[in-house]
Amino acid sequence: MSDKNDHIKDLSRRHFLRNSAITGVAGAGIAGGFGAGAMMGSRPAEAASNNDHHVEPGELDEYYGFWSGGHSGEVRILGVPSMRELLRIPVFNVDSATGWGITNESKRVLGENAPLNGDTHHPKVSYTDARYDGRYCFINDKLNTRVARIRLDIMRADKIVTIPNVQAIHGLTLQRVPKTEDVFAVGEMIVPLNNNGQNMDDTSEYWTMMTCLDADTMEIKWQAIVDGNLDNCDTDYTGRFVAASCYNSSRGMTLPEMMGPERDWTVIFDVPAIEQAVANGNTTTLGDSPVPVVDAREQAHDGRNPFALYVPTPRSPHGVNTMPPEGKYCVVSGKLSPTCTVIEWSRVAEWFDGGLDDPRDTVVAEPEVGLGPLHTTFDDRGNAYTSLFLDSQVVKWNVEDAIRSYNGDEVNYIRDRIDVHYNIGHIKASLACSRDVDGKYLTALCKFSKDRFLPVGPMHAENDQLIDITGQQMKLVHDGPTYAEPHDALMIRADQLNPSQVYTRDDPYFAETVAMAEADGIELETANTVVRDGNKVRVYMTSVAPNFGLTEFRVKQGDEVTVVVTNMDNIADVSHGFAMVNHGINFEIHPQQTSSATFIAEKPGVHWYYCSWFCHALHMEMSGRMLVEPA
Ligand code: RUQ
Ligand code: CUA
Repeated sequence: MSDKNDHIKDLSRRHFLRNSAITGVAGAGIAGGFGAGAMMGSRPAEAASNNDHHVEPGELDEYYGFWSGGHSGEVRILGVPSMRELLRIPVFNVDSATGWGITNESKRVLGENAPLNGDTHHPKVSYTDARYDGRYCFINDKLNTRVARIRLDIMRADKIVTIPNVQAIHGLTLQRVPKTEDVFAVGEMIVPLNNNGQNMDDTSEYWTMMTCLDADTMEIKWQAIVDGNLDNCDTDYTGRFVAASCYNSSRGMTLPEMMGPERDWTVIFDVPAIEQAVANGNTTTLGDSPVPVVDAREQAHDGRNPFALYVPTPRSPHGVNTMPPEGKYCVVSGKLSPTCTVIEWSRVAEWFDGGLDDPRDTVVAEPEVGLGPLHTTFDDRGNAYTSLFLDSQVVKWNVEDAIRSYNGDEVNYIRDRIDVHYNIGHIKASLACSRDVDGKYLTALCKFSKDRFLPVGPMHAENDQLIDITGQQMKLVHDGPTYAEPHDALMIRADQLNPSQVYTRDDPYFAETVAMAEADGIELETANTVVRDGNKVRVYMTSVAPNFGLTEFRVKQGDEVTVVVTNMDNIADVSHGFAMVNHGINFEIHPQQTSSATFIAEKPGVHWYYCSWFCHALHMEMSGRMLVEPA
């Protein structure tokens, strides 16, 4: 560990480098920045560790990790510490293996004419009393301004909502206490409030909003217009506040305009105050949207803004992370400033209750941590870990010592630094967004892998590294290549999730398909039959390894055919698939599940269908023919 003098020398180097960080992020960070870590001086090669991070074949991981799949549109589940990918949950994409985006059940969730791609950033698992309760995972789609909810029993999305009046949902976070009832989603890009093409040139009238959804119904409860833009967000541990970073307080249209101010903001919302305004009807609506909108801009209020507190925060702040286990502080990472800003939640309450005058009085520390701080996570021993994009490092610092230093004490709050490979974005320690924070592992989600893996062409893997944080010094224990592009991840204990092995027949995911069968007088569990309704044909069959209930069915050219398959196998892992050759149809049917897809039988002739999930020694023989009679 560096002593205090090293620390001071280190900071002056950072002051020196600060301008280059501001004037050329790409230049400093990507082209020339990889060597910065080497300047950090000596660090013991071997660090103490209490973790046995090796997972033998046949052993199970200690944690479920939820990873965003970025512009793949997915959410992924990894086992930690093995970092083995266990599942890809399709959400804002079309998935060939599961039939997501192809089955009628998934199309109902996606909605009519839904875009079939997306950009996921921030998976968040629901809470009860700030502990993971294993019910849902929520995920944003920055690309198409949506929020999805994934059921964690069947690991499929069951609700997808397009957020009106804003563009590009980026930050997403959940109410923690008493449980997740509110989902907060921030619009990143500023746009005209009635974005209908009539008012595009006056950029001083571009705005964005915080959106609140009901976690149970996924209805939008309210939106709040803000000054500036919004980026990342997090809630406190009382259920009252949500804070979001703003990197474009000047509401600039171009990069130089956005980077103008020395300080932007952390914007903190008083949720009960907004809810009261909504209940009182002190709201407006925008365009066709029925969502109640409150005005949380400073200009809308004489004197104290009852809805939002704007805490000046240096400079283009990015990550917003509440410190567990009590949730006393919120750490906002500076990005273009080498600092983190520590805000005390109880002082935020004081400000809203009229006790503080200067919004900066909510700040209790502003430690200098290194270049390009993006996100911060925590252990259970009072330490914070901040990702440094430009330094390609993780820095460990002590929060109470940083507060002492801010108050004038001579104290070195930096505890350790470790090089990561390379240019880290998100960072997350095990259970660090919950009361159960355990200080064991940390994932470092690196945006560049460069030389760490075999080259596979122009596109490189990302590198999600695993760091053991049990000792005084951090220890890198695993490199994990991942596909485009995990922005964020979180880890929950294996015992905090209890996924189903087999569907129940009354699962709401396929309830509409069951209702359709009932209207046809069909009992899905036994029926193997064809129902004709004009030129609509519904083909009902079961699957029991290695047989489909129908080995042939007959339709007419031009018919709209809906194939409904019910998997009567009742054993975990015995899944079937239904694949119709030359029709672009393939979908999953897991034990006790009903799945369906609809297509037009355009081509006369014989078309084979087959089972696409290997289910039995006679899996290849599990097939049948669709006979299409010429019109
Ligand atoms: S953001 S690398 Cu999309 Cu989470 Cu910070
Ligand atoms: Cu059924 Cu393969």
